[in-house]
Amino acid sequence: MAAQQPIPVYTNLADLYGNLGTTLNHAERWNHLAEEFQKRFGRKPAYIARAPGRVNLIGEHIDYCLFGVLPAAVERDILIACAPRSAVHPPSEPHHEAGSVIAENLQPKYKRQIFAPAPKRRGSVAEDQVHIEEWHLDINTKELRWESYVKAGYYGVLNNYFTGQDLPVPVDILVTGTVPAGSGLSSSAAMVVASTLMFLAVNDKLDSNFKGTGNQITKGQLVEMAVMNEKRVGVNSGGMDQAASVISIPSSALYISFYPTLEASPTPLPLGAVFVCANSLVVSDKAVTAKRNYNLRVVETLAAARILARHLGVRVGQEEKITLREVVGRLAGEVEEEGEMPLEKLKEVLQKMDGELEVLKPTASDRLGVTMEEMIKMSGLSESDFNNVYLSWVEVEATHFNLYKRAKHVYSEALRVLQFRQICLDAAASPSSSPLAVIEALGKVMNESQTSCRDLYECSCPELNELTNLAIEAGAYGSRLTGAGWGGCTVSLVAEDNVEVFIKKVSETYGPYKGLQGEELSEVIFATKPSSGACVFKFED
Ligand code: NG1
Repeated sequence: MAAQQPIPVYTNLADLYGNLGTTLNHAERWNHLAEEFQKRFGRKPAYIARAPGRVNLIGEHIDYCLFGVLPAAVERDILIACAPRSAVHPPSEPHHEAGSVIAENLQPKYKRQIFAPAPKRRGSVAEDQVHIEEWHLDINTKELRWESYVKAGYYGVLNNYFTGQDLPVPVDILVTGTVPAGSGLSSSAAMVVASTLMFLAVNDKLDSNFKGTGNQITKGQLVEMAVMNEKRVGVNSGGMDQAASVISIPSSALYISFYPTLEASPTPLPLGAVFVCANSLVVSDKAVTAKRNYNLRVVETLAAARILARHLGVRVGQEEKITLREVVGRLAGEVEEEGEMPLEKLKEVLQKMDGELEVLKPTASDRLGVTMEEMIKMSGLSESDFNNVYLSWVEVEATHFNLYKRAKHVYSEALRVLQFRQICLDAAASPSSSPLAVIEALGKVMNESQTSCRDLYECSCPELNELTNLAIEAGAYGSRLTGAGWGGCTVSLVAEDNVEVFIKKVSETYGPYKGLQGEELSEVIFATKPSSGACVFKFED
C-alpha cells in the first residue's frame, strides 16, 4: 500500500518532520538554502525537493536479483531548491531556451553548471504542429560529475512528461546535501530522486496525469522512474535505494520486495537497538568501477540464473534475462498474477537451493570461476545469443566469472533478510521477549551477511573488514558493510546505552579516524534514526 500513495507536498517544516525537536534541528539548513538561493538567483525558490539517503540493514546485492531487502532512510538528505526562470528573464537572454538549467551547489568544490536538453522534433513549425519525440541530455558516464545525477533525474521527467507539444520551463537550482558521497549511504539515489521530484514540481507535474493513467504520480511510480533515471549514469542498479529514499517512514525499517511488483512494508525495529554507520573513508565510485565490480556482479548473477534454470528444468525464454528470484519462483510453481508466494514458502525453497548450486562450478577443481567460453557453453545459448542477451547492454571486464560463489551469496542473503525481518516482527508481537536476546539474534544474522559479502560476493575490502572487526571488539552485536561495498560505510548494531562508548572506542582504534574530533568525527561515524521518505516543500507566494 505504501507504494501506492502520492508524494507528500508540505508548506510547513513542522508537518514535514512531524515533531518540533527534529524540525528545529533541520530548520537552519533549510533557511540557509533558501536565503542563499535568493542571493544567487535574485528571487525566492518556488520549491525545495528533499530525498534522504538510506542505510541497508541487511540484503546486499540481491535487489537486482529481485529478492527483498531491508533498508531504512537516514536523516541525512539532499535538498534541491528551484525556481522557474521565465518570470524574470526575457526569452531573448542566453540560457532561456526551453528547459535550460543553471545548477549551483552549496559545496564550492562542485562548480556551477549550465545545460539544456536537446529535443528531437517532428512536424512543421509553419503549421504550428511541432511534436517533440524525445529529449536528449549529454551525461558523462566516464567520470564522476555531480551534475550527472541532476541530469539523470531530469531525463525521465523530460521523456515521460514532455513528449508532444508541452515545453519544460527554464530553471535555476541550488543543491545541498549531507549524505557523504561514495559511502554506501546512497547519495547517488538521493540526488536522482531529489532531482526527479524537483523537475516534476517546478514544471507543475506532481498533480498531472502520469503516463496516461489519469492519476498523479505515486511513490511506487516515482521509484520506477528514479531507477530508470539512475541507469543513465551507467549503473544497472536494483531498486532498493530509490524505494527506501521515496517510501520510508520514521522509526521503521522498510521490507521492500520487487517481485512480481514493487511492494514495501514497514518493519518495526526492536526497542534499544541502534544502528551506527561508520565510513571506512575508502571512496568507492560505483560508476567508474562498474565493469569490474557492480555491473560484473549483475551479469554473473544473471548468467548463474539461466544456468540454474536450465539445470532445474525451469522454463526460460530464449531472450529472457531470468533472475535468481524468478528461478525459485518458477521452481515452486508461483503464479505471478497472484502476487509473491507466502514468505514461509519462499524460505523453504531458498533453504533447498544450496544443494543445487554445484552445477555452477567449473569442471577444473583448482578454481571456482568459469571462463567466458565455459559460461556460454553452460548457458546452452549460442555465443551470439549469449552476447546479445547478457553483454550487449553492459560493459564488463573479467577473465573468470564466479557464478557459484555469487549465487550462494544471493540465496543465503535472501534467507537472512527473511530471518532478520521475522526476528523484528516476533519481537514486536511479544513485548515480553528479552531485548538483549533479540539484539543478539539480529547481530548474528548481520555478521553472517558480512562474512558472505566478504568471501562469496567479494564486495568488501581490507578497510571494511577491519572496521567491522573493530566494531565487534567495541561491543557491537553485529557489523557489516552497507550498500555496494568495495569501500563506503559499515552499519553496526549497538545497544542504545552503549552507543557513546562504542563510537569512542571505534574512533580511537580505526587508523583513518585518528585526529578527527567534533563535527569532523560525527561526519564519519554516527548513529542513525530511520527517517521519512522524499517530499516536496512548496513556498507560498
Ligand atoms: P549503493 O552503492 O549504496 O548506492 C548499490 C545499489 C543498490 C544495491 C546495493 C547493494 C545503486 C544506485 N544502488 O547501493 O541498488 O544493489 O548497491 O546491495 O546502484
